[in-house]
Amino acid sequence: ANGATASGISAKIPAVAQPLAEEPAAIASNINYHAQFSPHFSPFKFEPEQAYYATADSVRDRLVHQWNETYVHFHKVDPKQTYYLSMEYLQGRSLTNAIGNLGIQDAYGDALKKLGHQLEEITEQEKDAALGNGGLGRLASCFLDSMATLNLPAWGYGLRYRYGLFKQRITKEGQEEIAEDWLEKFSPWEVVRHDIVYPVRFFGQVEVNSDGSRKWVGGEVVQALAYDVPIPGYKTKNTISLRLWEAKACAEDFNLFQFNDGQYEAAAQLHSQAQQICAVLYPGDATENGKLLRLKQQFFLCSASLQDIIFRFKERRLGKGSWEWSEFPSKVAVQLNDTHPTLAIPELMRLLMDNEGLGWDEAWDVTSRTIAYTNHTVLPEALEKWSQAVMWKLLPRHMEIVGEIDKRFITMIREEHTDLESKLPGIRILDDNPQKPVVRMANLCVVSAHTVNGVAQLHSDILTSELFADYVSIWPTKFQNKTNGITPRRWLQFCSPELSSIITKWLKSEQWTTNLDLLVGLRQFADNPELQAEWASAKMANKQRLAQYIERVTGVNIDPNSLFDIQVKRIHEYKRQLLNILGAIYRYKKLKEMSPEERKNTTPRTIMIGGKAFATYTNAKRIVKLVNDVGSVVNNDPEVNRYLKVIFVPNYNVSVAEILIPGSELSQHISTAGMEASGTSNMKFALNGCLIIGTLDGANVEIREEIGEQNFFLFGATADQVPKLRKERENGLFKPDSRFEEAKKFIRSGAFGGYDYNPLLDSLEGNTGYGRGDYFLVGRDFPSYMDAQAEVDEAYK
Ligand code: GPQ
Repeated sequence: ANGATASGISAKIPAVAQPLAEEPAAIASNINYHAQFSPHFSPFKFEPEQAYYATADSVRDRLVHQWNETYVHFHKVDPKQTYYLSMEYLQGRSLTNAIGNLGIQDAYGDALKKLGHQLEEITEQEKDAALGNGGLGRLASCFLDSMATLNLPAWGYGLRYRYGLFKQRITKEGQEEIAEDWLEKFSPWEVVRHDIVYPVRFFGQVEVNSDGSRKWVGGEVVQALAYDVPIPGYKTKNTISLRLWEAKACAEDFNLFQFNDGQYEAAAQLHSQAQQICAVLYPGDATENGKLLRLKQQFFLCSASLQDIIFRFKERRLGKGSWEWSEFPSKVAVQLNDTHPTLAIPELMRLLMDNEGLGWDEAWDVTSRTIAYTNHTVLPEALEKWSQAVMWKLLPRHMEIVGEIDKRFITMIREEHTDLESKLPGIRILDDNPQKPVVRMANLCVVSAHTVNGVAQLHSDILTSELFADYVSIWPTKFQNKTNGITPRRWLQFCSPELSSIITKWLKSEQWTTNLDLLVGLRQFADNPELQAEWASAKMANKQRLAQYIERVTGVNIDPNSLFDIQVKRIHEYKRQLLNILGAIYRYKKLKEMSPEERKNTTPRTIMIGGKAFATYTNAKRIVKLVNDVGSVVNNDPEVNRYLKVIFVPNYNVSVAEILIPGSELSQHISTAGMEASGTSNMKFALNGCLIIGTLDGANVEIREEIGEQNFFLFGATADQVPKLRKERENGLFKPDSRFEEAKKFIRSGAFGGYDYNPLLDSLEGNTGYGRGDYFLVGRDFPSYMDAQAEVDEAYK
């Protein structure tokens, strides 16, 4: 595809003479132009929806200009380029972010007013691009924003899923999943590149040539077509690309003969197979078919992206005459976002050996100096393992290569690290267990990558002391920590303009938006009553906006004078939403038992919980149902509902987070210690002046050091205590707190309706034969959690 040219590209793209106008009148006329001449809708209609698309088209013009210049610039400078490979990006909306980064929100607001619209209303027309599941996907999107802002030469690569993360609807039965059609009309933020197409093969066999070289042939070939999304940096021209691949069949794959013969489905079979690849994010992997499709997606991303990276490397080298493959790692960095794109390792080896003619040693040297791997979890069930049989079928050449990497690793251990020989069954790449032979993707990454990182200090420590401990003595310098981060533009400046302008006013500078260390400058004013009043009024405005939103989506009226307490994240037993709701249930029961006078002395609270449960994760769905059932009872109980409300926030996503987080006063980050690799919403809440109740887990540890112990309500077991506590629990040595027993009993009594919560509650019991022995230590941490909550109530007063 795309035959590289020696001339380079800068000569071919004429520079745009004039940057676009910034006066509202000129912008309004540009929006008007798009409304009339970008043929998305019939003419003469200019409702908020049409206004949104016309505004987005107009903003995109500006981005395209900077975007092309960025490409030309880096083509000339030829720096080392970073490529982020990720199966997930949770981009959310783009309009507010784009005009904010371009610094033209006021001009666009005024322009829209001239056209009879409000910017806020227009931005709400946009659907979230939710091509990810949770923290890992949002991290990828924050990194793109950050890299663009830091003027780095970076690209993101991902897949253009037709349907992103499902929409969550709450019914009487609990969570219902609905396909989210983010491309229902179209996305104004993507540009299809009809000239960027690469073939990607599946199945087939390996041919051995007379010279001993090998080639992967046969099978089925689909085309990867590039869709580019511009990622503007903040207050810089740098606009980088998120390249999303779509799978397409070729015209020849459509069998006209069969079609004319009336065999319509058979005729289009290859087309529909190609379409399946990018149809949905994370197809359920319960069935063998689902598994194969997920592996196809992963390989599709890796193969298309690496072909593109190699093409760009060659294109830039050709401009300089020729290239040495040994230079590749000084021009290309490939970062794997978890093990999902691990196949980039054998695919780069294959491309270098079979297409470019390198020998094993040279290809291995280039590959291992190019690839780095980020680990995002230590949960055993989340560490990817692929069946060797499935891999042999789908990717026969890659399995040969993986087998060779494994063989050489074993030889190296036997020759150079005899002390680790007994550990080989656990640390080698292939697990040849005859019951179920698998490839361990994390092991492949650790063996092949030059650098491996965890996502918070505690998590990185656990990697080197436990999960990857045996590798540390082989490669002592390979392991690093890179604590996660968030973009302060989306997560403070744009989602809370009120608080942002107060910060800017007191710091007398806007520099904090790119350098958060400067926020310490506020400390000297901490006791200033004027700042305190301004701060409180910004928080109140954000709480009122949040209250309006909650009323709109749930019908429940919440009191902005109550403490707003929020836990939003994917629903998972290790994140312990169950601990939160059990605490709320206990609080409700105590309120019921109080006299009206006693109730008046309590701190009124609104507890909000939001998040999606994986469609087949039964206990997670039961937790969603429980929160909703508790809300129905508590919120309708006239005796206590002035002092307590329990809200399940439906369909939590990036845009909902942008409303919730600025209005928060307490947020809950209460995972079983050692299980949350980092967490990233903890950072967003803290940045918005929200206090945290939490365990010593993930990035909580570092946040607590930064914000001070007095701003962190700490409770619970520490990571190093967890294994012993689980043992004790197994051996029947755990004595539950009476408050914990009371809360569970209250649910079992039917206080929250007729749904059978026994299976969920049984998971919290000891090893009685049916429970899971409270693996997540909810019972163990419940008393210290309730004590910390009592401290919160006092502090709020
Ligand atoms: N994370 Cl392995 C995900 O969101 N999805 C995944 O598949 C894996 C991890 C999260 C992790 O649970 C959080 O603790 C991190 O903050 C986040 O990745 C980003 O590193």
